[in-house]
Amino acid sequence: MTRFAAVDLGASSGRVMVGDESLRLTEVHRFSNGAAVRDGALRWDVRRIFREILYGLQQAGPVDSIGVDSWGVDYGLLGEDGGLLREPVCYRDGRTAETRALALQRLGAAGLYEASGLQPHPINTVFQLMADDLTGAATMLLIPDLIAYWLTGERGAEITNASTTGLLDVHTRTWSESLTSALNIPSRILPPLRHPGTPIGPLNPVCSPEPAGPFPAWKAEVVAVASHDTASAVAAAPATNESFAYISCGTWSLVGVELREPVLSEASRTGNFTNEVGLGGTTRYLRNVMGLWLLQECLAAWGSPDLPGLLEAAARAPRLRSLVDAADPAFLAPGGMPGRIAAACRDTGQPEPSTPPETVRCILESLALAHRAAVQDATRLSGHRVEVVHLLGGGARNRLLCQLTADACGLPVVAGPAEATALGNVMVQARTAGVAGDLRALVAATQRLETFHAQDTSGWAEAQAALDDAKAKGGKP
Ligand code: LFR
Repeated sequence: MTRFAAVDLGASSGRVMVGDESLRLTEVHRFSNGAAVRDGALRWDVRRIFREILYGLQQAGPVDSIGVDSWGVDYGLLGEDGGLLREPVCYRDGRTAETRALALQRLGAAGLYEASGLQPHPINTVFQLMADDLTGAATMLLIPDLIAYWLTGERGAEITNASTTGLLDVHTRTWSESLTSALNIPSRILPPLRHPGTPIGPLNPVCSPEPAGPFPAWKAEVVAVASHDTASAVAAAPATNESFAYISCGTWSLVGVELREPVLSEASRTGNFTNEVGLGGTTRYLRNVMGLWLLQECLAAWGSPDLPGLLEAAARAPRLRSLVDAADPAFLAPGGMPGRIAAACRDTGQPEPSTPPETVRCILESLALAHRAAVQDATRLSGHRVEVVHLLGGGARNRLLCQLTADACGLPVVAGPAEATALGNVMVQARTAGVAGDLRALVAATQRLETFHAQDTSGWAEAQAALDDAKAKGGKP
């Protein structure tokens, strides 16, 4: 039996899983993750993450290969000596407000979209690099590439994640010289691109920031997977044909369709759709929706109350009473989320949720509404047919959210796998090890899935129209 280790890093937790050719997955280590303010910025403790990964690999024991995926856009800078210059800054840090405006001014919103295919989201790497001090920087490595470098000593940029930077040419899928030169980003810091399924190198502690002790003593190849977590999750959608939309639902909800070609129309740009690279060279045509971040932040503010009880109470709370725009970057920054949600309701002339269950109801319905809008817009803007929605990732465990999403979309929602990202990671390793056949069909056959049929579809269109109207009149989200 071949054993694969999937290192899967999320913004709120990371895990090391072991999988095999039949896509049986076992979690061997899970750890919490989160950004914290240090040295004047919101940062990731990436060395601690690396220590947790090494511990997880110890727990895994000898494996044949290792793949690493994580959230997109964030990076570490290596100095000339190969050491990390500073702790990576988190995309939720507010440092990009001015640089984003500057890039839009230099290239125009249409020019930027035509070149990169991305919505000009404040989180994009390009705006972060423009805000960064690049003095002494030799190489920019995205988070999974940084981990792979520490595991092997090899530098590169895996393409699905490179496509979240805003520096990849959407047509040629190579680093864009015109973007780097127009935005004064030294192209020498961008490492060579690599594709999922490419061997990166054998385990080698030569560049590890940790002492040799915790480093695996066994031999294994580190393989490039679809290292953007969303690309791995979409790869593991248990789709039986092409007519599906996906919601990769965790800290974010990434909602869209899988296409053969990017969509770069003006309507697509103003509709805030992004064209990222998927496994097998597909286009992940999607919109970023805030996702369970809204809930996670409220739970933190309430001192981590009993979630199942809260969800039960939310299920009984009044329907479609107050809704916010869950795709609005106004919710990006951490802190004070219950108050910010209440304020957004007030600013749009709706009752303020006044208890935690009411706030949870507001969040989940707002997410369902944003899922609906993104599925409908993706369908309209791409012409792609959608018969079913695959809700992938941790959000698949939230049955109320799944049902509300089915109701709002008026479509069946197939929920699961909850561990889609790690599965997608294992799938690429299995393929690289020679496993043939339709791996999506294997996911459908082997993983626990639940279908939610649309039940109460009334009121959602009106709710969307009312929210659009209130926002147009100047109300905040
Ligand atoms: C999901 C995700 C999204 C990306 C956001 C920031 O975890 O990777 O796809 O837009 O995080 O990196």
